[in-house]
Amino acid sequence: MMKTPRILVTGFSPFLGEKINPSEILLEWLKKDFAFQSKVETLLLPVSFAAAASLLESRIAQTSYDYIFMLGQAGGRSKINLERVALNWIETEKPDEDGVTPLQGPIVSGKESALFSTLLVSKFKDQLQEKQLPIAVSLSAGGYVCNYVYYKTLLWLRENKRKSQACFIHVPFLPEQVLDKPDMPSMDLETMKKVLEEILQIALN
Ligand code: PCA
Repeated sequence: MMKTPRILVTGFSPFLGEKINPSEILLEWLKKDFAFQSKVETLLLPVSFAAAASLLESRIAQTSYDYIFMLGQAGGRSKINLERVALNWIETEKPDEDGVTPLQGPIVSGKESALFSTLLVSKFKDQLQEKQLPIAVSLSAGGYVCNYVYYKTLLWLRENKRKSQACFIHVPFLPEQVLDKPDMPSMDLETMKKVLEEILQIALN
């Protein structure tokens, strides 16, 4: 019998004045109500350049995961996005929740400009699209905390010769977040749960 894969799903707390972060709500759901909750570990990260990546690194240094799915909110997107690449670059005018706005520049000087997801991104996208689920591949996770955590994690996995399949997944705003934002796309929680459930099912099988 095949051994059950070890799966870690991370999410973020709210940031930049939002009251909620859909990725945190999805983590809560995974912990409480997801049918295979015993097979999935979760980790909530602060929206902090200084703290988020090192928290995740200390978790993955302790435990070898087969899959690492990092969730985050990407306001303005209308589908769930599988991020294909992490850039070795910070570019933001917005501070993180520690009030820090890092200068524009590389995340780790002297390392690769970009690292690709170690997940079979197209396989996941195709299988989800076959089920008519709202999924797309994205080629930029942005220049803020999510991309930072993604790059640092992919780099750490590579440098420590870990075989984890890791991917960052950006989710849109929830409908209640866009009430005061005209023309901003959103996605209801049930659809997000369906997509995440499907992703985890593919990983578990
Ligand atoms: N989204 C931000 C950081 C935390 C989150 O949920 C981003 O896309 O960088």
